[in-house]
Amino acid sequence: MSGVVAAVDLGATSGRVMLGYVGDGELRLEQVARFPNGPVPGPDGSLRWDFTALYRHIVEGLSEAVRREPGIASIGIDSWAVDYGLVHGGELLGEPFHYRDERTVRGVDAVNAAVPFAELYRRNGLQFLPFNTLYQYAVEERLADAEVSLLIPDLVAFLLTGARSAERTNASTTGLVDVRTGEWDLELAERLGVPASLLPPLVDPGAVLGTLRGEARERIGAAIDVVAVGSHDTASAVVAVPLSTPDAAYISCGTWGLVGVELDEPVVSDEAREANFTNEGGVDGRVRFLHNVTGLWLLSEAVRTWEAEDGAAIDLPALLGEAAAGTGDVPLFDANDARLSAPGDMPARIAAVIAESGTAVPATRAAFARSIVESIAQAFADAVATAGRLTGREVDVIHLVGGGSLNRLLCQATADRSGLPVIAGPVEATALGNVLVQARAHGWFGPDATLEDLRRAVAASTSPERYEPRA
Ligand code: LRH
Repeated sequence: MSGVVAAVDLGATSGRVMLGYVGDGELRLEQVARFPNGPVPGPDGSLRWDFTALYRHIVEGLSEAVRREPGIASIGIDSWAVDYGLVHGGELLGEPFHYRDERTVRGVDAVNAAVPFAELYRRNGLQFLPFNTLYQYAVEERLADAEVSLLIPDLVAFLLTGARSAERTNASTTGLVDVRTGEWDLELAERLGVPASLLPPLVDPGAVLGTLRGEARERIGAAIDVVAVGSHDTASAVVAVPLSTPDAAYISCGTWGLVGVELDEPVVSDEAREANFTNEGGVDGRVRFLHNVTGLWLLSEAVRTWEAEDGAAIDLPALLGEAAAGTGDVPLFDANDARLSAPGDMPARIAAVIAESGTAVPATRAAFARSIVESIAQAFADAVATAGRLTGREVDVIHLVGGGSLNRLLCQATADRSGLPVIAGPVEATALGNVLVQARAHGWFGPDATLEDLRRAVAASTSPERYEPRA
């Protein structure tokens, strides 16, 4: 069976609406709309998302999708994790905070004082990231004004259909889902002062959430169902990793590099906690056992700074080509250094981190870019090795998907530094995973299709590139 669905895929730097054509051996994406995204200053000097603009772009994109393909069977929505909107009386209480807003520092102190981290990890299985939703809730001033809190994709689905739900893979990044049962940990929520009423019913990927209603339906021009997908972008990306061996590791690389393996059961050992590995919820109850590495954020922020200096756009492929042609050592720094996480002058901050180690700071932008990429690759290689050690797997290949798979320097450096082959692609893993979970819900892969069946479809329809490690 075959058909077409629409995927709304929101990343930290851009959002897209795609059409996904599935069936009869076909799996193909067509981009319908692309729009910018990024942190914007809030009224109080905080860092927010311009959700109003995002939602407008989504509705416009969907209406264009319907114009091109009136027979769209459903819509699926995924985005970055952890961030939420508070809703009262059907209205959004202000633009959502950006996870890079510094208020989370206070949230961490408050949560640590209430629940020791070792206990938290046993309960939610999440790596410590200062922006996990529970830390944001700890400093959220409007919690008491809200009827419900909805994560970004759930918020979009709510505005489109009126459904109030929490898709499970993304809900797992709040820190309030029990890693063993996959249900809200209401006792933990209570201890942290989060009212249970704010946490809507959990739903699994594949569930029909509702049908376009009211103004959204009028503007989009059809009464289409919204179907839950792995609404955490990383969960959708992992669906579309064409895992080629049982011991393969994956890296989903965009703004972040999410590095790990897929498991059937969580690992919440002391070693996993000390290594800061996370057990996020995957589609079909799988576990995404991974580590967040600061990914291409470092490069895109550096480029943003250089562009502001020049008052002109930078040709990134040309810069990376120049970087790849460079010979000689470049300094390595810790890509995960917390000082590199806020927006701002990235080259200066990286230079300060490098200088601390007594090494010479790269003299040219090309050398700087190579230093950044090699440092990310080293962090990737280290995380793959740690994932193998913590799970007792002999990782034999790394699948690198997402925007980073187009960065040849990064793919080769990851192969070299890990000593493992890197299979790069598909670049559109997130949108593909979104489309595949919808297609499966429609029965287009047969009655009992597994993730492995979906991954076979990805392998058959994309041509990843292989990078062998060099001595
Ligand atoms: C990647 C991602 C990642 C989260 C971060 C907030 O887009 O969803 O998995 O940790 O954004």
